[in-house]
Amino acid sequence: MKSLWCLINRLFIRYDALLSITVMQEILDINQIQQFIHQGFIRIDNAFSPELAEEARNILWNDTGCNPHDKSTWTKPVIRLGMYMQEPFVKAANTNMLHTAFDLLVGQGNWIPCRSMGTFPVRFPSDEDPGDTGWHVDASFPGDDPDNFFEWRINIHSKGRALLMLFLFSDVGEKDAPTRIRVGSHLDVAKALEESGEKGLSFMELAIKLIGMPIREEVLATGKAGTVYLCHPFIAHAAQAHHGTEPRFLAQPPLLLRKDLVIKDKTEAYTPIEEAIRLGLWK
Ligand SMILES: O=C(O)CCC(=O)C(=O)O
Repeated sequence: MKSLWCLINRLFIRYDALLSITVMQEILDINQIQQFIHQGFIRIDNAFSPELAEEARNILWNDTGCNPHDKSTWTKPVIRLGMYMQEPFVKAANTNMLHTAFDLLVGQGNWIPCRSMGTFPVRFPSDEDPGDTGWHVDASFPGDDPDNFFEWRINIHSKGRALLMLFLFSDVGEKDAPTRIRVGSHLDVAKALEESGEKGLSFMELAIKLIGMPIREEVLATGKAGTVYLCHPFIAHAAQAHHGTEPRFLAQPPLLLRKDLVIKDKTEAYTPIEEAIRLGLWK
C-alpha cells in the first residue's frame, strides 16, 4: 500500500512539473529564450492590461502638470517623473506572465518582486533636443559617492540587477520616441566588464567604452500599451526625440536579483542571463 502511494505521489509530482513546464513554454518559447541569450532582449505583448496602463497614465498626466487636451501646455521634450508605487504600477509589474518570464530568464525565485516602477521619462512631441539621448547601460550598484548617479557601477556579475525592463504605458510607434536597443550589445559589454572584475566600471566609464564597440543593428522598443521588453542588464540602449503626436509614457525599472549570478564552475544549469554573459566572454 505504501509503495502504491509513493507511485501515485511521484506521478502527481511529474504531472505537476510537466504542467508548469507547459505553462512556462506558453509564455516564453525556446526561440525567445535563445533570442534573449544572443540578442539581449525579448518583447512580451499584453504583459499587462490596457486598463492598467490607462489608470497609470491618468496618475502620470496629473503629475506632469500638463493638460492632455491642450498641446500648448506640452512645453518640454521630456519630463522625468519619480518612483511610482501605486496599485496600477505594482499590478502591471507583477502579472503571472511576467513572473513566469522572470523565473525562466533569471532562475526560479532568484529575483525580488518589483514594488516601484522606477523613473518615467515622459516624452512629448517637440523640435527641441531632449538632451538625454546618449547610449548607455543602466548601472546597478552604488560607487563611492552613492548620490552621484554617474558614479554608480556595473560589474561582470551584474551585482544587484537581473534585468532592465521597458514597460510601455502608452502605444508607442516608430515616431513616438521608442527606446533604441542595440541588438547583441550585451555580449560586447560583458567582454568590456571582464577585466575590472568585482569592482566593475562606473556608468560613465562604460558609456565611454560603448563608443568604441562594434556597430550593431538597432531595434526600436515599439508596441501597444501593455507591452514589456525584458532586456539583459548589459544591453546598450538610448532614448530619442519624439516626432509623433501623442506623449510617450514608458518606465524602465530594474528587476533586482536575490542571489548573485554564477558565470563559472556552476554545479547546476546556467540560467539564460548567466548563459548570455558566458557567451560574451568565452564563445
Ligand atoms: O526614454 C527612453 O526611451 C529611455 C531612457 C533611458 O534609457 C534612461 O533614462 O536611462
